[in-house]
Amino acid sequence: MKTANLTILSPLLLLLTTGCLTTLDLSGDYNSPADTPDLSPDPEDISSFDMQHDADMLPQPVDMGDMRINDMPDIAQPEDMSDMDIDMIPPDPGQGLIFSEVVEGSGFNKFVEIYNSSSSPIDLTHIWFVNVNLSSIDSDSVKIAPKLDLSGFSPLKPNEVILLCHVSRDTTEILPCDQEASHELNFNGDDPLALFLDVNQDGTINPDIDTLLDSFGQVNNTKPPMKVWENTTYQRCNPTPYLGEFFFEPTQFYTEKAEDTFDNLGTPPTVAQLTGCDS
Ligand SMILES: [Ca+2]
Ligand SMILES: [Ca+2]
Ligand SMILES: [Ca+2]
Repeated sequence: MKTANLTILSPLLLLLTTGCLTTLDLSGDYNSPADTPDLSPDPEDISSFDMQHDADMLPQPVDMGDMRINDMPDIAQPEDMSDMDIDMIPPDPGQGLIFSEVVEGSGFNKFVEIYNSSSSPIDLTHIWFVNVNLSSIDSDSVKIAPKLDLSGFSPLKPNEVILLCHVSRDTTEILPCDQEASHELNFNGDDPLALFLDVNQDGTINPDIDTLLDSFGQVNNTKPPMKVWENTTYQRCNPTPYLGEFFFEPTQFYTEKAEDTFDNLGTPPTVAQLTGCDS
């Protein structure tokens, strides 16, 4: 058995000896480029290390950006608010809040357009549109006249209009109405219309206390004996407020258009339209 084993082992030894030779060759193969990927984890680790560094670096610019973003509005907001406060002007006569159109048309086609003709936003807080449509005109009639609070439209920007439309108008035209109303717009051609600042803020309009800003017709005088302003569209041509200081002649302030002319409702008058009236 021992000799047989030796005879079997002898070729194995030969193989081992030749194997030792080949192992020398194989050791040379380990230096071949094909085996170098075994060394590659180091570059991979380095690259991943760089990525981690990049990732570590990312939050810092983001944080810096956040700081800058947060800082900018904090600075800008107070400036914007202060600009608004500075630019807002009180609504006094001559400062630009006027009627730009008065329409007394067929049926309930009754419209009033109110316009900021100034270059600054107008504060409409405590500003009322008043329809002085009672049979006799005196200060008491103004106090109980139908009126609309315009404060919800504040501030009215320069060159913008507010269009008041009768809720029962019978036109198929689509008009850019800002507010619908009924009895507040029931004027029939002999009813003065007015814009007032409620100075004492009591919710009533007393011409002896509150400030008239502009009017169509004389608020504190006799009512016209007939419906002299009916079935006509009046478009403003003279932006000077009318405050009842002389007899109201509409053509001194408005261009008269045919009944049911609606083509300029909701559109501010142009500079050319406000350069003066023909009459
Ligand atoms: Ca009419
Ligand atoms: Ca008042
Ligand atoms: Ca208009």
